Amino acid sequence: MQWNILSKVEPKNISELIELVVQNRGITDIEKFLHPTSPLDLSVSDVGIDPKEVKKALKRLQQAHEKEERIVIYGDYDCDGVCATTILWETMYSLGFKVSPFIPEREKHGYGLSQKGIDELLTKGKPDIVISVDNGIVAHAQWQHLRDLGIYTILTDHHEPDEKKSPAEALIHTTQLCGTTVAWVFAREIERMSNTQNLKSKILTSQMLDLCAVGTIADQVPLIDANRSFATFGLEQLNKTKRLGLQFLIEASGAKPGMIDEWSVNYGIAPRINAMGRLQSALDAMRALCTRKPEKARELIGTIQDVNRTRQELTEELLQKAMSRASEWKDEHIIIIDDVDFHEGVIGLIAGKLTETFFKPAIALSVGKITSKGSARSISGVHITNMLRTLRDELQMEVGGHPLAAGLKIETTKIEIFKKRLYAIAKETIQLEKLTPMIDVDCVLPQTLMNLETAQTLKSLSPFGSGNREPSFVFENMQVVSSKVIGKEGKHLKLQLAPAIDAIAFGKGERLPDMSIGQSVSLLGQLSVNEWNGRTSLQIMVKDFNKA
Ligand SMILES: [Mn+2]
Repeated sequence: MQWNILSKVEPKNISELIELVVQNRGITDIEKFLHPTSPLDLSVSDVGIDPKEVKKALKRLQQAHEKEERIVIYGDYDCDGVCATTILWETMYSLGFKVSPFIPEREKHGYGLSQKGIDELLTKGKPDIVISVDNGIVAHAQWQHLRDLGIYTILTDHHEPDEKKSPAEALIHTTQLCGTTVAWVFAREIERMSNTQNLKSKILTSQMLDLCAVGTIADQVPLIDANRSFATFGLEQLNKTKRLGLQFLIEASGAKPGMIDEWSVNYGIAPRINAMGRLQSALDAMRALCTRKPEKARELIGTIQDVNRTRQELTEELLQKAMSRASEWKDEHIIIIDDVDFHEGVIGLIAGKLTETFFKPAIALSVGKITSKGSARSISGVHITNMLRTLRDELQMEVGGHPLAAGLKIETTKIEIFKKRLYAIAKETIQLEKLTPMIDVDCVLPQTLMNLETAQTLKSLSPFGSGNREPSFVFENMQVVSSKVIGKEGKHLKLQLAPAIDAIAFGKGERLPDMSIGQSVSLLGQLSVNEWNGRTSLQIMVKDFNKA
């Protein structure tokens, strides 16, 4: 592991440290970073959405409201998509629109605005308007088809556009947000339009920031600028959420109201909502978020818990299978693994784990009889969606996604040539040094700043995640006072260091011999506040270490 120390200056005091950490994230306006703007005060153009397109859509919706026209919101089955559908549907329904949600099923309809999905929603009668959330930016043929049927089309999405302009009539698109918050901004504008007419309550969308936090954090968008606003204000609201489904989900994931942070969303709430879309019905997850009946919410959360457990077991089993094939990509610059046993609901999790373990972009393919579906995860500096698009026409694939994650569909007979071509492209375009595991470190932390106050002050920079990683430091010349292994099979290392600091190194138990008493070491880690038996103390979360 290479340590990439971003700042060579040693901060003298805590404010210099905060300044340095924020600058390391490429942020110049420190005050704004520490005190983000409320999402309620972000304008449509602030977040990169074209106000003219919103105006066009609102005008059409006003007419739809008067004429009681039928509207379908076409969502997506991942956590971001479910939260987006919930926000737009609930807002419009409460404002008296004749609106219903449609969330495609992964296996039955496939991802995004698909012909199969459109066919299904038409079975319930032709709507007058279709609004997409969290999808649609590359579904050109499908939008054209809807228009040909005489349906008015409103697209809201945040995925990467391709070279063609969408035929949808109103394009509410930006890549600066997640799907949930694009939907929220649009919902807020619909609410504002409706309120100027009949001055109803003005609290609908302002009470939905909790869902915005869940969507933003779950979709791994960079937590800076507007996304930081949504995550910060949203987490605050999530901690005292009035939404029954979220209350029960929080309880089911073992988190506590008042203590909900980005980790609770990433490891507690989001995986449970995602599990439904992966293996069962995302619409039930949406129902759980919308219901006002405690019994109904309990029942749905019970289902979610069961499905989540199944998802965990399945992922574990398939991951082991994937890992056993590691020799296949030893010499390649990208990992491609295909298997008939890979359930398409968990290929994203498999690709993510492979990328994390081997520091290479990874694609996991669920092989079907005629067509196969793939999920890709990448590392910074390798735009995986663009890379896949170079093969799209030649291999007649469907490709969609972001710089770091993509989905694809390919004919099964073309997988072999796909692998061959992509291995070659990766060898040409991905430089090996980008693939060596390197960890960014903010600076060397002087001993005067190794205290609880520093750890607590650094928390004001949270929520952490993509684009705003948790601050990490080098701790030089620390003396080992005591060391031992803890946990199941001695997996982790617990250390006491001089001067008087506890440290823990998860997954580093086998390196106990490098930590003999009296040994001087350099550590790379993060400062954390350890709460135990009502006492708070400082603890270093060790990510890596070298003998000094
Ligand atoms: Mn999304």
